[in-house]
Amino acid sequence: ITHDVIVVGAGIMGSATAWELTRRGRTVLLLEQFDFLHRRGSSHGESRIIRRTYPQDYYTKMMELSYNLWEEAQQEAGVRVYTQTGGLDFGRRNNAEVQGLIRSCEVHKVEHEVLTAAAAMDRFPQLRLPDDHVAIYSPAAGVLNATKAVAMFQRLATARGATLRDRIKIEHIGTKRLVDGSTGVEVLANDGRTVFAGKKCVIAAGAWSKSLFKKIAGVEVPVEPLHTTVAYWRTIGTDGFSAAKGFPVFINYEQPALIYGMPCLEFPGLLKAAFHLGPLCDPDARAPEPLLADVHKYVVPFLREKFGSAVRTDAPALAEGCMYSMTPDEDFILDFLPLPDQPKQKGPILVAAGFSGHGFKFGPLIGKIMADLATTGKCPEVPLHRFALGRFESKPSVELPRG
Ligand code: PYC
Repeated sequence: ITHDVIVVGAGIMGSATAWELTRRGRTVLLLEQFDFLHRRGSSHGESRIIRRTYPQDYYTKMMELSYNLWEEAQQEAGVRVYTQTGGLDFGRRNNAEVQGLIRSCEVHKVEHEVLTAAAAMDRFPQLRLPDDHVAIYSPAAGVLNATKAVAMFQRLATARGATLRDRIKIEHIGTKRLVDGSTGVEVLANDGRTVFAGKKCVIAAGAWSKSLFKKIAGVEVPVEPLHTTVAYWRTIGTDGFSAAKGFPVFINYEQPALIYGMPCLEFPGLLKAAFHLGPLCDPDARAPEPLLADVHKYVVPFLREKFGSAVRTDAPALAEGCMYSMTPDEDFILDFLPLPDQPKQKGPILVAAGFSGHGFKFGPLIGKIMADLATTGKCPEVPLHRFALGRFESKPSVELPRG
C-alpha cells in the first residue's frame, strides 16, 4: 500500500502531524525508532511550559493558533493536558529580550501585567528580585503534561485510522515514481528488507535530524543535539510554590541562557528549575543520566538568589536527562528537504526540526503546518520564511574589484 503520508518520528511533532493529517482524511503511517512514549528523546516527562510571552513577536502570534489547536485536541480526546498556572517572565528592565517580550505582548494583545520588582515580590512573597528587574505576569501561561500529550495525539490519530509502528529504525528515505507518474517516497527500515511507500514523508526526528538529513540527502544542517538536564527541588515548609496556590511557571532572562521553572504540580512539594542549555551529545551514545555540572553552576545560584532558604539546594530531589535540537538562531526548521537530484524543487520529503528547547508548546501548530505543506505545498496562515533550511547556506562573500 501507498500511504498518503509517512511520518518519521513519534515525538510530539510527529504525533501531532499524524493527528492533523488524519483529521483531513489522509492515510498516515507513523513510524518510531524506539518504543512509543520512550524517554530517550525530547518529548518525554511530566511538564513543558506553554505561553504566548515571547520576545520574538512571530512566536507570540503563532501561539494564538497553537492554543486553539491544543483546545481542539483536548476536546476530541476527552483529556486535559494543559494546566493553567499563569506565567512570570523576569529579567533586568533594560534587557533586550524582556523589552521585546513586553512589546510583543502589547502588539498581539496578550493579557499581561508589567510588574516592578517590588510589585512582583508583593504578589509572590517567595520571590526576591533586585530593583533593576521587571516581571511580566501572564495569566494564560501554564504547564503541558508532555508524555500524556504525545499519547493523546497518538490515540487521536489511531482513532482516525492512522497506522502506528514502533521499533522501526530508518536506514534510508528515497524518492520513487508512483503509478500516477508523480514522485513519491520509499522508506527503508534498517533490517534492510522492510520498505514503506508513501506519497509524502514528514521527518520529525528530533535530535536525530542532523544525522538523518546527512544520510538521506547529503545535506549538512546545523541542528545540534544537546544533552540538557531537568531538575526538581524540595521546597521547605510552605505550599506557597504550589500551582494550586497560584505559583506560576517562570522564566528568568539571564546570560548565558534562560533559567526556567514550574510550580509544584506533578510532585507535591517539588519545584522544577532548570538551565536552558547543555553540552553537545551523540543521541545514540548518550548516557541517559542527568549531568549536574550546569545545574550546580547556574541553577543552584539562581535558586539561592531568587528563593533564598525556601528551596533546598544541596542536591535536586529528582533530575533527568533530556535532549534539545539547537539551531544557531534557535528558530525552527519547517521546510521541504532538498534532494540531490532536485535541489531547487519542493520534493516529497518535508522536515520539522530544530525546536531548540522551546518547541513543545507549538506541537499541534507544527502538525497543522506540516499537514498544510504535505497536502497543499503552502501554509498561508503562518509565514515560514524564518524557518527555511536555506537560511543556513553560507552567503557568497562579496568580491571587491581589484586594481
Ligand atoms: O517552553 O519556552 C519554553 C521554555 C523556555 C525554557 C524552557 N522551556
